[in-house]
Amino acid sequence: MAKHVEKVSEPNESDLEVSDHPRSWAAGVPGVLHSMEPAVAKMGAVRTAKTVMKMNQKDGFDCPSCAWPDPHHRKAFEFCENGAKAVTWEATPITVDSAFWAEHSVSDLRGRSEYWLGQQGRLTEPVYKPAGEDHYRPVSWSEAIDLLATKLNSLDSPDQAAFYTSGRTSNEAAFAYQLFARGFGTNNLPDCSNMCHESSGWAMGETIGVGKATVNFEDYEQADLIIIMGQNPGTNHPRMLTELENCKKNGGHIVAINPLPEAGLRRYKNPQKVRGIIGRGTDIADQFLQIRLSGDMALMQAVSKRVLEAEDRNPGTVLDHDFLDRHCQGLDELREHLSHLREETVLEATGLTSAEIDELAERYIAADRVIITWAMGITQQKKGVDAIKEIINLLLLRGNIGKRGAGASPIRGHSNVQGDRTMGIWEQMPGSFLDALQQEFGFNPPREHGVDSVQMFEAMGQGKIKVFVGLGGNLVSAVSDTGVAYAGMEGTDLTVQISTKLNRSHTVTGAEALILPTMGRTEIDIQESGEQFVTVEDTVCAVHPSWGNVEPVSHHLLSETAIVSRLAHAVLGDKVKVDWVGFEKDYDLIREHISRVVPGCANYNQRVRREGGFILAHGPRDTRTFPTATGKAMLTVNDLEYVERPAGTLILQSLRSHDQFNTTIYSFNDRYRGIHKGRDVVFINATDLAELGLADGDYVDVHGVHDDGVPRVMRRCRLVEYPTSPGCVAAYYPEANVLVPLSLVADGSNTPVSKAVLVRLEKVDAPVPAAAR
Ligand SMILES: Nc1nc2c(c(=O)[nH]1)N[C@H]1C(S)=C(S)[C@@H](COP(=O)(O)OP(=O)(O)OC[C@H]3O[C@@H](n4cnc5c(=O)[nH]c(N)nc54)[C@H](O)[C@@H]3O)O[C@H]1N2
Ligand SMILES: Nc1nc2c(c(=O)[nH]1)N[C@H]1C(S)=C(S)[C@@H](COP(=O)(O)OP(=O)(O)OC[C@H]3O[C@@H](n4cnc5c(=O)[nH]c(N)nc54)[C@H](O)[C@@H]3O)O[C@H]1N2
Ligand SMILES: [Mo]
Repeated sequence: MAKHVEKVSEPNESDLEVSDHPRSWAAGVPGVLHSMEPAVAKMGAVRTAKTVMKMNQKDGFDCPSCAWPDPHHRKAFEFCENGAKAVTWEATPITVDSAFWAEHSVSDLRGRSEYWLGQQGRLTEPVYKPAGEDHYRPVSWSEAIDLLATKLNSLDSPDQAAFYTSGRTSNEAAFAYQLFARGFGTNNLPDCSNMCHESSGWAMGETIGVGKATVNFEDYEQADLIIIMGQNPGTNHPRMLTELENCKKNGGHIVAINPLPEAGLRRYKNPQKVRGIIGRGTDIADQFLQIRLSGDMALMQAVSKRVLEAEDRNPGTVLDHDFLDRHCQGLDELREHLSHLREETVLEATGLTSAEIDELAERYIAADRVIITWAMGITQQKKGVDAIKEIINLLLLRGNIGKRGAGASPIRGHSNVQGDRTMGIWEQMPGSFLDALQQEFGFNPPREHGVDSVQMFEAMGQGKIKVFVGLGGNLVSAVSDTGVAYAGMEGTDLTVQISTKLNRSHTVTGAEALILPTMGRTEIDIQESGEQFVTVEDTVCAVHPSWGNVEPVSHHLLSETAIVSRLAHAVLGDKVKVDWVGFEKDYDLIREHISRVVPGCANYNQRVRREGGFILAHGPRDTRTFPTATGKAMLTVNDLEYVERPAGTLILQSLRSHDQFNTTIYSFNDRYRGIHKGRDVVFINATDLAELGLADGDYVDVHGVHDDGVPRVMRRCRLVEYPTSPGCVAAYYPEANVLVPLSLVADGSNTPVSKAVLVRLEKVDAPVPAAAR
């Protein structure tokens, strides 16, 4: 079945084309065509029918792209262009063959783009790079596993190892993996969430006691008002647009708060409907607030202040007094604090006008049911945690938590990142979880917190981490401060990546390195007890099964659960009383443990088998019970801060193009923003161009402006005039990670500040066209 890859060419930097930007609408006919074209071309009609057409269906697999929920009725096929790209990328029949490793040295692979690496196809056999050598070579599964076991068991302390997880991992593999790490003796369980929604977990944990969305899927269409902050759903959660459209059809309104006029926030042509395909589509945002980067905390404070002032003008009519009296604490302190908020500061921080903020406050007060959603534009900020606490303040004032059609809704990224956390993937799991592990498995898990993703690189820099194991993901590309990340990984003794496809992290290795190839979620998983399914949790706490639909690309592959179980067995032997062999044979056995260890998961095996799975209990959402220190929802007082901009500098955010999934680059195009055949661009406002004496089409080096004296430069980017908020520029992630120092993190959550980095631009020569060289 395996096919060899056709020659993949990298674009020349002079190929870049810019056109028609920004697009004012998302999806429609091109969305439908784009969703099917690459699939049929790369996989053939049969594999496409078994994958793209089966995703998110009952008895199908959970789409491996974003964490947006599936409609529970799940009858009809849903077109989702970016879901189709993710599936095609994973279920491709193209594979990396044994000869590849002799042909390409590690240094050669390091010089290739993420795009090229991904296009080589699926990994099918374990490979090993010995110390001092520049090539991987195929090894057997048992050799690979023994190598790792010997290394781990020779460490001075279990804390010299770190076990990273990326959010595509199933609940079963995640549960087994954290059990393995803790059985080995460490809480070093960093994950992609550290760089993603960690700020949401912190802020919500402290204020309402649960770090997860307080809404159900149905709430979106019942809301009177949905405020979307720092999120680009047209690209990153495309199926969410259908729910926004449904909300509007029911008379609801939408406000978008973003420095960029993103395509899906403006107009949506629902590819699910004929009307959406041929018609004009639905105007999504009733109000668009083009905010300055990092201004959201100020905006939320300003709106809350207006709400309190409206209450003062008409006492008893604006606030939800019954809710505040019974369930909340801190109203007087908040009122006192906001009375000192200066409007000039708010206008400077947000770049908005008072009239715009008045309108938002009026909309908020006029609506009985309000949902606020947010993603990386809010969490990856220095004051991300406080900005989210201010979102919660605003929601609490009018009782918008724990009622239908209302709530706080962080929209998570990876398809199972929330489930992995529920299963114990966290360097700081609470004592109660560790107690439950102890009770179930009869060993004493380590109690000291482990390292998160940023702390892990700090520890690597100090020589404290010797072995790195990555269950999915591409950490050296995903984390900030690329140079420091590379040096950290290279300073280790052994790096191990459990992956579906090649990426940068396979090329930046410890002295020794292993790649363990794994099956993906789209593939049929047959073990000794029969065909297996895994389970996942979406962004609204719905847990459900996922069944593979296509033949695995190679029968030499193991599932993630099998790999983790074999590693654990080889490393731990009988040290912890776990039936690792049984885990691999029948995932029900893992789920039985989950039902006894993980809160809310009693009778897990029975409940996930029910139609549509089940929804995890959530005190604030279900019964307005707030498991905080005081038992009340906390209104909090947060000192206003935003990023100021010294003369000559700009504030840079890094974001995703329409054709990528995190560090996976599907193509060099970003159709919604008019970019073709290249990614080295900086989106910049016309007034900033004029002020800096630069022009659209000029090339610049982008320099990070930090006071640590370390040069951080992103070379030769084309300036693209774009209607971004003045003073705020944008470039693509992961390229822009070179500009972010490891120490620049969100207060509290330690999340790298990927959305507000000070930079300056230096003009350089344009690249010479290939033909002219
Ligand atoms: N196709 C596809 N789907 C994905 C992903 C992918 O890469 N590709 N990634 C997945 C993952 S892991 C995640 S976490 C999510 C990410 O989903 P998003 O958070 O939508 O991803 P970003 O591309 O980082 O977009 C950030 C948005 O926030 C805005 N923004 C930036 N700074 C600010 C600010 O200070 N204030 C406000 N109000 N807005 C701001 C940006 O202009 C941009 O629209 O998507 C998930 N889904
Ligand atoms: N500057 C900047 N940096 C950022 C962000 C940003 O907005 N700006 N966003 C951050 C965010 S939100 C996140 S979530 C992180 C993402 O960080 P990661 O989750 O570490 O990165 P991904 O690119 O999602 O990982 C892709 C790799 O996962 C592997 N993979 C894919 N599917 C599977 C599977 O089913 N099983 C296994 N075992 N492996 C698989 C493939 O080898 C693929 O190359 O990046 C963060 N970094
Ligand atoms: Mo993410």
